[in-house]
Amino acid sequence: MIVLKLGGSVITEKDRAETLDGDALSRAADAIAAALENDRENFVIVHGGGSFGHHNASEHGVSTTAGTRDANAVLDIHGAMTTLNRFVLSRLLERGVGAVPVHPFSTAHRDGEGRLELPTGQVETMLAEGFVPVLHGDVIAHAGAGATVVSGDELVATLARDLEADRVGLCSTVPGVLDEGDAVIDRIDEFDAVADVLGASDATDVTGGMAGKVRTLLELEAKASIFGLESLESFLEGAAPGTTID
Ligand code: IP8
Repeated sequence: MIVLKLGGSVITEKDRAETLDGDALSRAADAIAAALENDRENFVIVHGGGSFGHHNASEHGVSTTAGTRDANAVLDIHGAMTTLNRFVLSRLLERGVGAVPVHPFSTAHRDGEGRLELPTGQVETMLAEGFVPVLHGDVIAHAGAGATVVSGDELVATLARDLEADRVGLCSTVPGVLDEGDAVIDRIDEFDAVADVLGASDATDVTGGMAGKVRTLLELEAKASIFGLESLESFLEGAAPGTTID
């Protein structure tokens, strides 16, 4: 089983509020549809927010740790994410992929320590019944803090662990994790070796950039790859393009 994340910055114009990158999304959907046609691999898809969700979250001062108890703020952030989710679902459905939504706001929460609790039974049943569940970064209830953001990366990590994914793929705007000279680092097996080159994300991003992704992926059992959209097809064909994190 593959857990695939489509980065929010890949499928949206990240610097313009609520603007889809329709060409990029179509390209990703083409690659996913082709992979499903070829070998019936099981997939869970997660997408990030990009210009949907992050702007709303920062306007309301909401992050993965700073919460809100304002229901309007919750609906504003959640609404932006479900709008983007609809676009993703439509592009997949148009290509014959049996994509169905899973909205974390309705299924997940954080406990008092901020830990993500995400029941995965419904995702497992969807997979067993031949659907392709499509989750997304969202806002979720957080014990003692109102509601906070859950990033797509956190969802990827939890799904990969709980569903014992064989492979994890993060489709990003960069061809992999880059070193000081902008060359793709082939393999990362410990954080300290790359800590210096991992900077913060440049546009509004309330959930942290590449450093957070690498840390999260290093903790996983499954082999993970970070790669650009141009390599999505090859990742889905079984190759390990970009940076392998193991
Ligand atoms: O783009 C965050 O998801 P991400 C979604 O995967 C929100 O970090 C609501 C900001």
